[in-house]
Amino acid sequence: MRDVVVVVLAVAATAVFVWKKRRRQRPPQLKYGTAGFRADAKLLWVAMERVGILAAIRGGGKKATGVMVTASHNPERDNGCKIVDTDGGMLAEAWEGRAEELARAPEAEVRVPRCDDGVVVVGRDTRRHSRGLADRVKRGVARTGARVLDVGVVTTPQLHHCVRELNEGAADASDLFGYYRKLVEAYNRIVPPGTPTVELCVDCAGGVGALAVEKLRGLLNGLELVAVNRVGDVELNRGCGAEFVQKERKPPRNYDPRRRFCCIDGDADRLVYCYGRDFRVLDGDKIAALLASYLGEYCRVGCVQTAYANGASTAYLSTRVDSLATAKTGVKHVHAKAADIMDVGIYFEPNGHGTVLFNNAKSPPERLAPFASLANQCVGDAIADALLVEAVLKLRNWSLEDWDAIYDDLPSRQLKQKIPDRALLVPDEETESRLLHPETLQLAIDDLVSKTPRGRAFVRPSGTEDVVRIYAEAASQPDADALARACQRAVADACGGGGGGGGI
Ligand code: G16
Repeated sequence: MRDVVVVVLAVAATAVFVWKKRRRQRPPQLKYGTAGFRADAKLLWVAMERVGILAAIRGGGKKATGVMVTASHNPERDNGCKIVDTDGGMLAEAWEGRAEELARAPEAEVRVPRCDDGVVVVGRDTRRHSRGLADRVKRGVARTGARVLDVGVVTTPQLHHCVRELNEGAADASDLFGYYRKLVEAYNRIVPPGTPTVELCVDCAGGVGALAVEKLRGLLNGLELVAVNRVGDVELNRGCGAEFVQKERKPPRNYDPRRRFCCIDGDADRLVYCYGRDFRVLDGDKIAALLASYLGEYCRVGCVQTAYANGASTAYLSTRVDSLATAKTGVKHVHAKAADIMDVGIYFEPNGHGTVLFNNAKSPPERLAPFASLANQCVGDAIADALLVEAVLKLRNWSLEDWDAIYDDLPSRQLKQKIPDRALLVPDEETESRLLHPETLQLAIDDLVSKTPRGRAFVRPSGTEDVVRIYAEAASQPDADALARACQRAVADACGGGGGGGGI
C-alpha cells in the first residue's frame, strides 16, 4: 500500500513539474488591454516575471518605473498589472507591443539586459494572489539587476505618485507620507478650519481604498471619512464599489440612504457618488461637470469624454467649457488629450475614472493653486477626487441634490455580452463608437438606433474583461433598455454569443 502511495505521489509530482515547465515554455498569448494585462490569476505567473523585466528596461537603467499588481474593478479571481511609466503615468503605448512580445515569449527566447541603476516600484492590491504575483514581478526585476522598491499594499494612484516623486528627486516615497501630506494640506487650504463637519461614507468595494480612507480620518477640515465595505467585509467588487453602482444603478451593500455615500473600486482609482431612497447615481460625467463649472470661473477649461458619456452631460459641457473633445476609452487616451488642452484639462469617464490636469502647473491662478496640488497629475485617484468634489460642494454651499440638478441624464443602459472571440469586433480608431467589422452588425445597430426616439448605441470589445460592452441611450428608460437588449441580441447573433450577458 505504501509503495502505491509513493508511486502515485511521484507521478503527480512529475505531472506538475512537466505542466509548469510547459507553461514557462509556452506562456499564454496575453493581450495588453485598456489598462495592462488582465486575466484569470492562474494565467499570469509567467507574464508577471516578464513585466518586471520590461519595467526595468523601460526605466533605461536610470529612472524609476512601477508595476501595480491589480485587476482593479474585475472579480476577485482575476488579476493583472498596470505598468507605470517614468513620468508617473500609464506605460507609453509604443511599449505595449514590446510588453506583449515579452509576456508571450518562450523562456528560451527571453534576452535580459542589465539595468543596474534602475528602480522598479512594486505595489499590489488586496487580492489573495497579488502577493505571489508581485513576487514574480520582483523576480523579473532582479534578473535585470535593477533595484526593487516594494511599497506593499497600496492604491494604484499611490503607486503612480511614488514613481513620479522618485523621478522628481525624492529620496524615498515609499512611506506615502508625502502623498497624504499633499492631500491634507491642499484640501485644508481650500476648506478652512471651523467649517461644519460632513460625514462621507466611502464604499471601498472590499479593496485597498479603505486603508487610505482610515489614514485621512480626523485630518480634514469639515470632513469625516468613514470606510464602508472594507477588506474582509465583502467579496471584492461584488455587489459594491464604483463599477457595480455605476453599471447596475443599484445600491451597494451596506448602503444607508440617510448617510452621504460615494463608491470607489478595488484599487481606488474610480469614484462615483450616490444618494437617496430612490437611489440616484452621480457618475464621472457629473463629477466632470461640477469641477468644470467651478474651475471655469477662474481659467480656461477643456474637457475630454469618451463615447460612454451621457448625451446630456455633453450638451451641458459644450456650453460651459472652452474646449470639449472625445477620446477612446481608457485613461491612457483621455489623459493624453486632456494634457494637451487649455490651462486646465478635465477628464472623467462615466465609470468614475478621471482627474483634473493643471497644464500650466507652474503658474495656476492663485485661487486654484491648492486644487493643482490636490488633483492627482498622473492618473485618476478616487480619494483625491472625493476631496475635490467635497471642496467644491462646500465652496458652492451645495447639497448632493443641488449638484445632481445641474442637468438631467438621458436614460441609458449598459450591458455585457460574452462571445467566443471578442477580437472579431473591430471598432473605429477615433472614438470606438462604430464597428468597422463586422459591417453587418454595425448596420443592424444603425437600424435599431434609427427606430428609437433620441436613440444612440454602440458596442465595443472590453479591454479589461472577456466581454463585449453595449451602451444605449434614448428618450425614455424603457426605450434605452429595449435598445440595449436589441443590440445585445444583434451581437450574439453576429458573433455566436451564448449566455454570459448581464447588466440589467
Ligand atoms: C480600466 C481603465 C479605464 C476603463 C476601464 C474599462 O479601468 O483604466 O480607463 O474605462 O478599464 O475599460 P474596458 O471598457 O476596456 O473594459 P480599471 O479601473 O479597471 O483599471
